[in-house]
Amino acid sequence: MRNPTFEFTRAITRRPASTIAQGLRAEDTGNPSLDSMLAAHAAYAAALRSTGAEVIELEALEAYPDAQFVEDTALCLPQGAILMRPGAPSRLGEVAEMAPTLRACYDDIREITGPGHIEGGDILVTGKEILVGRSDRTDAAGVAELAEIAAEWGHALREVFTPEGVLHFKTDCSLMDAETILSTKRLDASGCFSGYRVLHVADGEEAAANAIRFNNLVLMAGGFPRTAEMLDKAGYEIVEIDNSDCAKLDGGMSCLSLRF
Ligand code: CIR
Repeated sequence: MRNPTFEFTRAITRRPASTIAQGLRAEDTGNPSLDSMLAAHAAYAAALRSTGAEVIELEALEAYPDAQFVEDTALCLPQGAILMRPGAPSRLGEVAEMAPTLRACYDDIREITGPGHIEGGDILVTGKEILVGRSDRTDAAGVAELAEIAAEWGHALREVFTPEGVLHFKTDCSLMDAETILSTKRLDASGCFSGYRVLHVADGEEAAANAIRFNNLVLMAGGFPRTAEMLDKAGYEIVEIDNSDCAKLDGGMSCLSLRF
């Protein structure tokens, strides 16, 4: 049987817009190049497709410079999809842009209506539960509203915390298989992964923690050789994607798709 936490038949991505330089970022490390971002985006979609999955590639949204980071707009579960309510005001409108595509894919669509906020980047679905990290973008009310829907669909949900100064919970961790988490040491130190098998990214390679397991592959950002070698030795099939431009906007592998 398919394991819905890492075996997927479909993914949704959105092409980066020419307005990307206006995207949110914690620190200015220079503007991303649209051309190289488009090339990396194409390589990312090709890697997903190479596993046999269908990739629904949406058009760029010039009015929303962060809209390529589709993960933050929804949570896809086997029972249905839940539209998020981003904590970043400039990103709230991205949800309505994503909704029609999800309505075409799912019979049951729920919605976080507020007043709380929650972004998909703070949610890690494992083989046994949904972990939601409170962060600057995800608050207690947002988590509580998601917990009600998750409970109705039979999922246990546990609230955890995103380290100070880290954008999203999944900036620092990823699911490698139903029981295995790739994490930074700083996030694992909080104890939130007790009971899981945890693999640590190499010291100095913290940005490698945002990866995705997608069918037989693990997509990870290029430039983190010690973490890549560790994962390879652990038996995972790695595909490295150039994330240098997305990283300038605090984006990584998970942000770029919805997977279901
Ligand atoms: C933002 O700050 O919202 C975007 N520049 C980056 C979002 C990354 N999304 C994610 O990690 N899920």
